[in-house]
Amino acid sequence: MKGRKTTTFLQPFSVSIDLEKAEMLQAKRHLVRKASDMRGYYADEAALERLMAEQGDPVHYEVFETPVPEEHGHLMYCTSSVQPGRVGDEYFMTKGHYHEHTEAAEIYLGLRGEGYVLMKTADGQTAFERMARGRMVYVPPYWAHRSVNTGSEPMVFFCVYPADAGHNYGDIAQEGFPMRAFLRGGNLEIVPSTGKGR
Ligand code: PAN
Ligand code: ZN
Repeated sequence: MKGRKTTTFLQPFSVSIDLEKAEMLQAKRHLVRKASDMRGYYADEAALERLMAEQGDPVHYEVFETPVPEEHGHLMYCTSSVQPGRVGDEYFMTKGHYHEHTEAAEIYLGLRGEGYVLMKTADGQTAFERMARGRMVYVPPYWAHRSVNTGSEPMVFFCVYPADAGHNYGDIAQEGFPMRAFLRGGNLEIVPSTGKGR
């Protein structure tokens, strides 16, 4: 083998993803984000409080990971599952983040459900791509990304990205996202944000 090993040496391994249920089996890390974790993110804050008063603290999304060393050379992988639902007329979504190392890209592969990946750059560019089973979304370096479930079942996707990418939520918390996904008049609308929420 050529070259010096500069990252942790691991034995090869494999994991199973149940493609029907769209679940990573035997995941070692499980992150859950509930409505109360999403305060400040949706356009209609009062609607989020109403939802919690009516439904308790429903899960908005989960991430299942089997971690590898967070080092250059390794690839982190996970499945994310965003629940269907709306806060007011805004679809359930993830917080969204830049990678701490902004030059780290990411691949999402849709396993179940449908929705969109909303993306933005620090200098004001925006984009969105549709997510569905069998559809791959490439999140290039420098683009912050947020996933939105616009369907009626959980939206699940497989993610893979450089393991040393890191996650930066602070910039989105400050800048907000310049567009949002709503159900209005029976139609999906992805429209510019009007200033409230992140
Ligand atoms: C994904 C996301 C996951 C949850 O694994 O972390 O969908 O979204 P937030 O991290 O924005 O809460 C990913 O993009 N990892 O880099
Ligand atoms: Zn990411």
